[in-house]
Formats: sequence, C-alpha cells, structure tokens
Amino acid sequence: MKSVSIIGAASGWGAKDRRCEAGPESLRQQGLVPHLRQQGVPASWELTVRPPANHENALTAVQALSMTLSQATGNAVAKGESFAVLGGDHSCAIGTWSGVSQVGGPLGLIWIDAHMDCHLPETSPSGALHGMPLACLLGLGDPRLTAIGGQGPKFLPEHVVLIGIRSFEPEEYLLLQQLGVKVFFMDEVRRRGLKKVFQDALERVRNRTAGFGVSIDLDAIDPHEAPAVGTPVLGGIPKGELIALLRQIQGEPRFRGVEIAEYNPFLDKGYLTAGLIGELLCSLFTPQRFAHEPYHRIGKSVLSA
Ligand code: 5AB
Ligand code: MN
Ligand code: MN
Ligand code: MN
Repeated sequence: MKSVSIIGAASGWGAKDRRCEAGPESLRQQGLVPHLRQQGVPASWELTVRPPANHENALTAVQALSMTLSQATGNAVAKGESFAVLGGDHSCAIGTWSGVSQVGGPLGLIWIDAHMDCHLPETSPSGALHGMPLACLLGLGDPRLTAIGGQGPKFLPEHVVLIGIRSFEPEEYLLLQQLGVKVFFMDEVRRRGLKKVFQDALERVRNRTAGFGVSIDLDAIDPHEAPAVGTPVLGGIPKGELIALLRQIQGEPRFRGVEIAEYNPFLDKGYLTAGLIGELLCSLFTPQRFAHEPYHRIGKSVLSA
C-alpha cells in the first residue's frame, strides 16, 4: 500500500469569492488525517501551499502558488507516493498536474466538474482563473501559467476526459471540440448511468499513458450533498454513485493521485461537505480489508471553533 501525501492548496485568488483559501486548514482542523488513519489509509499531511503575502495581482498569486504546488506533487510522485491535493479554488489544478506530468511518461486526467474550466483570458466571462485551469494544462492561456513545470501542454487531448458537465460557455466547448477532448455531459451520465460513462473515461485515460489522475471539483456533485461550493449547479452527480466508482480505482497501480477542489468551509451545512471529502478519500485509499464506514463529522468546524 502506497502512503498518501496530503497537500493543502490554499488557493483563493482564482475565484471572485476568495474564501476557498480557508478550505485546507479547515479540513485539517476538522480531523481529516486522524479519520483517514482510523480507516486504514496511511495518510500524512505533507504541507499546505499558500499564495505569497506580496503579489501584484491574482495572476501572479496563482502563478507563485502553482509553482510551489507543482514541486510538491512532482516530489510525491517521484518518491512513489500517492497524493491528495485539497483545495482551494480550482486554479490549483495548474500546479497539481503540471507537477505530476513531469514524472514518468504521458499522463491521463479525469476531470469531474459541473463546468469545463477551459476558458482563455479572452473568452472568460468573469476573468476568474478557476474557470481556466484545464485550458492552461492543455497548453493554452497566459504564458506565465502554461510555463509552469516546463513550457507546453501537460496532457494530450485524447488523454483527457470531462464528466458531469452542465454549465459552460460556447467558447470553451468549441475549444475542447477543436482539441478533440471528450466531454461526458450530465445528460449522458443520467441517460447511460455513471458506471458506463466512467468505464469509457477510464479506458481513454489508461490507453497509452503511464498513469492517470482524477481532479474532482466538488460542484460536480449535487449541491444538496455538496453545498460548500462557490458556483453550485443543480442536477449533479449523486455522491453515492461517485464513491462507488472511485472504489474501483483503489489499488490500481497506475493511479497517481487525486485533487479535490472548491471547498469553501464558510458555505458548508454542518459537516456535510467536509464529511463527503473524507468519504471520497476513503473510497480511493481505504484498503479493501477495512470496512468502509461513512461518517458524519470529523471534528470541529472552523465555524464552531
Ligand atoms: B470552477 C464560469 N465558466 O469562467 C467562469 O468552479 C464559471 O472551477 C467557472 O469549475 C467555474 O467564470 C470554475 C462562468
Ligand atoms: Mn466547477
Ligand atoms: Mn472547476
Ligand atoms: Mn466552483
């Protein structure tokens, strides 16, 4: 069993509401690591990456955080560990996957999100960088962000799939179509079932790659079950279905690690979303011989602290 290196990514400058920045520290305070260990996951909190105190603007803040984060994920994978990056707004994906992609051959990526996150600065309706990380990873966007972990695309388009999409702008979809990236919309997930869609996705990311990772934006899950997100969209993936599928990846030697982004502790209802994050991690990393126990709270919330 590989050990799991937990890396907090306190990114907030990628979104209009910066409070996702408090996400990783809140999860740590809520006792996430002791809970994981109790469930048989050999996890330890490696470090929390933060934006620099002094920076010119949102872009340079995201750039600096991404550079440090890419080193952290690159190191974990080079040491043969699994990793879990806990955000933080989803701009953290630039750092997470730029780092992982530097180690050992072409990488596949499953992007689970209500949104496409594939805007260019010119097409973005908000200018917010958490709507652009996938474009950056595919080599498009501000050169200061696409250069992290080395110039150029970090993934081939045929090795990337999106699941759960139900809110997007035409420009970003056009870009994904032009590149040839496969998108599984929420409609298709409902029609064919998540299980079949996920199987197709796994086939793509495992085909001619050395490994693959999963990036989970919590807003992919239905907001009734994951309320602590800044951009909720109704009609999402039921959490139980996602958990069941992630269990399939457990023990898969080519699975590199996961990122769970967009957790805003100030928007949680009790421990609903924090508890869900714990369950998602257990579904990926708890050895099969342990009973998989759902739980409702993992310690004190930042709000009650
Ligand atoms: B998230 C929107 N497309 O660019 C934009 O939560 C939303 O990381 C982006 O998926 C949502 O502002 C970014 C309207
Ligand atoms: Mn999203
Ligand atoms: Mn996202
Ligand atoms: Mn969001």
